[in-house]
Amino acid sequence: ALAQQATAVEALAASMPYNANKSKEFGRDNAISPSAGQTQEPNSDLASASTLSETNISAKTGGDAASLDRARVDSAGEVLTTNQGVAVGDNQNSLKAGLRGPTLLEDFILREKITHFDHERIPERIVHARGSAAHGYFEAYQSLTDLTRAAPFQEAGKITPVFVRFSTVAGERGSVDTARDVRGFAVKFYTDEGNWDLVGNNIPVFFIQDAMKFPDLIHAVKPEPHNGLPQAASAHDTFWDFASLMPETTHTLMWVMSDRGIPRSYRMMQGFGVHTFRLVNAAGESQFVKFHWTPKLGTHSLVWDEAVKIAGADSDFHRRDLWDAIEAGEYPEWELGLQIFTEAQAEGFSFDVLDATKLIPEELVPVTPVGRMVLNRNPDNFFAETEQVAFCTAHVVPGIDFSNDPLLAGRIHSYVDTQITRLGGANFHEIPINAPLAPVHNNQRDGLHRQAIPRGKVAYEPNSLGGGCPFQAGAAGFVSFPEPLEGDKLRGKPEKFADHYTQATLFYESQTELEKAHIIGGFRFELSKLTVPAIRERMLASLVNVSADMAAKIADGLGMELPEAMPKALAKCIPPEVTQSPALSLAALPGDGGIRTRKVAILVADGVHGASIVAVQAALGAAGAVVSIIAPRLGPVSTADGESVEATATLENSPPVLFDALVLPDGSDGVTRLAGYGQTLEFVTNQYRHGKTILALGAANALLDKAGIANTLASGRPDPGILLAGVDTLDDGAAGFIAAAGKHRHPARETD
Ligand code: HDD
Repeated sequence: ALAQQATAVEALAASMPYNANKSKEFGRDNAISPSAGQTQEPNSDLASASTLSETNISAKTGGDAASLDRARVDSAGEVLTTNQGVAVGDNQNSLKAGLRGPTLLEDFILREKITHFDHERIPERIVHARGSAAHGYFEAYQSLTDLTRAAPFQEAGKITPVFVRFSTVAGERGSVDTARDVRGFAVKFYTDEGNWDLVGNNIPVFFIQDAMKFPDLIHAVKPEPHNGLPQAASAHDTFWDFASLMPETTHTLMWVMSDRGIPRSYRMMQGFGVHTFRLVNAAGESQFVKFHWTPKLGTHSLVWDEAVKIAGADSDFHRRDLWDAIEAGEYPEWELGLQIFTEAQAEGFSFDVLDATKLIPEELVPVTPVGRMVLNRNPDNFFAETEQVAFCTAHVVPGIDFSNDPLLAGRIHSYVDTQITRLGGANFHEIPINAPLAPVHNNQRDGLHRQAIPRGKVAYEPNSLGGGCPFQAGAAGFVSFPEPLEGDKLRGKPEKFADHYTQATLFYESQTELEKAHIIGGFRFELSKLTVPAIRERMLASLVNVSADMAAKIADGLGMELPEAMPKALAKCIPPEVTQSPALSLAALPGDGGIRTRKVAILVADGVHGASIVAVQAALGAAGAVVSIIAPRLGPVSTADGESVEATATLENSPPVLFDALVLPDGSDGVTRLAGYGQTLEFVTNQYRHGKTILALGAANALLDKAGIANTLASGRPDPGILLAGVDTLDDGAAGFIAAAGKHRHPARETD
């Protein structure tokens, strides 16, 4: 072994620097040497090679595989070294004075290893700590030069690399994915003209109107400070105390209590930029804009009972779902749509477009599709990319500008500020995942962990010693839209901000009956967890202003009388333009009805009929579903007909909530055997209760019977989500099952 190690060390010494990309970082492969005086034309080789981001250009644009190559380290075939590149002879034992003697302070290898380990953790994000991310690209459908000079929209087919991070808000870094919460939807566009971060959510409105209240909101929703309870949940006193005292939260509360708060997958939820932004074209003309991401797979959600159980069965449910889909080549895709409107239009709306608790109904301003985003590569390293990525609303590029939304104003400050603590200093933009593709040239210098090596003695402007470089770009650079302003300096809000209920009612009245029932269930659950009855009472009094009918049903579920409506801040609101907006319902985006990437469980045990299982499995595979064969134990199953079937999961390790649909096998011996396991009945009843599609092959009808489902079928109320098939109707059965599973759920059962 020692001889082998010696050879490896020799090979190491003989090779080029162990990280071949390092040389590029120092400009070595461009054969650039510093010159005296360093006066050069802008964009000369020397000027551009002096920036770290320059090396990123070739790396990130060099196609998927080459992306971020500069920073990648691959240890395959390499010898183990210290951080100083010294080959390590023994990675098992510390250096001792005698085999049973004390370990020596001199052991720099041990000390480096332990010291590095001791400092591996960085502070988690104060909000959105729990998240998952992926690389991809944005492709413009058409040129939008009449609207904006932003680089991603300059021509049809233009590709801009992106990195996208999805997240929950309240939970800590290791918390469950399926908590009821808003989901973050943050997109970093590496545009030709610098990084643009669109830091949005899966809900188009926000809890508060002014950044002044953000620390209060977050302190209220985070675990209560005296006992650290509860984790990743809003169902506790302090959140509802704050919410009930702040009626401006009502509209967003409606969205979070709806099924939007428990998405089935990050791949199946919308994204919104929330605020009104500006688009600015090359002539300096500006229009307002709201950004919408629409998932190609449609919008789908969990049911609450399922979300709770998934939290135990697979707390990484959404992270795994995103990862697995991308690994399988099932790249999630969203369409970007814009709501574009003028200042004059905005003036006429019944609500204020600077108020983040309001949305613009699509009936007033339609959503125009302008491009698509595809996520096609998982990160190489969770910490280096997903954890260290720093999204900042301040990161805009020429052609995108802010509105005067007071919530956005606070965000423009907060994100940059928080990265300085989280990522350890002002140079977080140099971390590979954050570095722009566009070259960086400025006189910002030094600071902790500086990576770039700026050349020359000039770090100020104006200068003559550096030829005046880097020089300001003038109209070619970022120019803030010259919005005319007037008014006194004061603290306050415009009057329309005080209408806290009209759009909450609009949202409620735009939902299907089922969605309304789920909203009521959401409020009932959350408020039932409060320990202070007065908070429950006050919240209900506020909800009466949204819908007396809804509030009465919530009150009923809590065993309470319906209180008087809370007095409104604005007694007489401007009548809304629309009282219903179908696009606000999840039913508006059912997807294509296919079952690609949907997870289907086939239950088996010794004695099942194998051929029918193989046939159904093949049909499901052809439709793109992910099939698990679940048995009491792993491994081969002895089938009644000798067909070979292999169990890939067990009743113990794969509970029903992890699957979108269920197939029960034929073969009476196998069915009898399965029926002997308590989990089988749980599987069937859970799948049934959660509205999943179930296909029972031949003898499996006995399992439906045992679960009480056959009775329901016989009751004359046919259930489109329960299918029966025999050996001779297998093809039709599988086709019917696929079509029914494509509907996602059969919620009529919820009233059983
Ligand atoms: Fe925020 C993170 C979205 C209001 C302050 N926010 C953060 C992330 C998302 C959002 C998606 C996670 C980014 C990532 O994946 O790294 N936040 C929103 C939306 C808001 C919003 C859509 C309202 C429209 N946020 C908001 C306000 C403030 C902040 C009003 C402060 C005044 N948000 C932060 C932060 C975070 C953050 C403290 C924590 C970690 C980070 O920034 O990078 O700065």
